[in-house]
Amino acid sequence: MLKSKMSEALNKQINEELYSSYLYLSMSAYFDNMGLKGFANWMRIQAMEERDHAMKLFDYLLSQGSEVDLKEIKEPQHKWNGIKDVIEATLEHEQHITQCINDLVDIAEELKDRATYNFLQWYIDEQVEEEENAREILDKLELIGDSKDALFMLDKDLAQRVYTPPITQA
Ligand code: OFO
Repeated sequence: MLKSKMSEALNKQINEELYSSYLYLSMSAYFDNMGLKGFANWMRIQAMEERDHAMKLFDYLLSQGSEVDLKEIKEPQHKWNGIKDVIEATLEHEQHITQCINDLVDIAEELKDRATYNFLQWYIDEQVEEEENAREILDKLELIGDSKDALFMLDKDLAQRVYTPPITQA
């Protein structure tokens, strides 16, 4: 059984992950309405992965005999000022999530909760990848500049992303 400070913090993180999923779904719809099906696909898969991140926490809490306390998910933003603005917002959001994960690790350390500390290592690695992915798209957008052809190619590229379901949940 987890200490209450730890389980409360993990429950809060479930909400952060579900909000991330909601935010990226909103971004996916925004791209779809712009006719950018590849960007929309990339964001839709991002949203699915965020739900998996929430479920991993959900299952971990249950495996520890702790309570899952689901809260209201806040409404995400619906409009942005173009493609770059969306990806910048994505990077910014991932940096926020990285901070949340680091704070969770601090709590696990403070409570000498080795199991949770170990569990969180997966999220640490995942955050490096998540930030890198957003940065990579931003760099490409920078290179593309005003070229419609290059944007079309990038959109085609992002359409290739496929969702891989997690093998284990906890
Ligand atoms: Fe995009 O991050 Fe979840 O954890």
